[in-house]
Amino acid sequence: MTPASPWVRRVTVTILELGIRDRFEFVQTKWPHAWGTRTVVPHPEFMGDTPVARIPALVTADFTLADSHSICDYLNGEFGKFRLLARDGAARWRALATMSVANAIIEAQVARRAELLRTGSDRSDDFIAKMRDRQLRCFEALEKQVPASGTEFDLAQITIAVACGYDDWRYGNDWRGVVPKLAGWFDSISQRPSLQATKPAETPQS
Ligand SMILES: N[C@@H](CCC(=O)N[C@@H](CS)C(=O)NCC(=O)O)C(=O)O
Repeated sequence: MTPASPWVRRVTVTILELGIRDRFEFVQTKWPHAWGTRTVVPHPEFMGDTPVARIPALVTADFTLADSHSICDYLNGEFGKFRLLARDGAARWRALATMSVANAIIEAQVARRAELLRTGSDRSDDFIAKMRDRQLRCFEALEKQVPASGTEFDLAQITIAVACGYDDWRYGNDWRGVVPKLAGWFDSISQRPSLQATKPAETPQS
């Protein structure tokens, strides 16, 4: 894990919301900014656990889950009695639909960050602009379905909150001007202990 990764944050917030923090050992990743364009080895043992070499990854005695989607699914089913994401039916499909948009924001945020870390003339401003456009377009879609206050803070809401938090941290408040209702919702849920405990911060470089 690292506090800089929104994908990791999805998982750590899920763990904290389920109250199962003491069941896991967290291993802090250290890596250079070169991760954007080069293969970095976060932890020698880790490469033996997953060929993907990305975080988050959850290593259990029986298997390794190598992305936030499968990890959150596992945690929700195995430890959460499907409280954060319905096992099946319309509620599940609605949540997946929302998450597919929120996850696209996070993908664009991370891809844009990797491109911004390039220092040479091969950096593409077009690509950076394309990712920013996708972020704002998807935020606008979420503005039309801001969670009602008092509803369950589920995996879809966790994912939206992580996307909002990352944009605030990395890219300033552009998004807030575009989606004021969503920004208000994010501010209102930001005091949750799970979000307070997982605020974004830079990855240690060595
Ligand atoms: N779809 C994956 C994405 C994971 C991912 O992109 N993690 C980034 C950190 S935010 C990473 O480990 N990047 C290192 C690399 O690409 O070498 C997930 O949901 O976990």
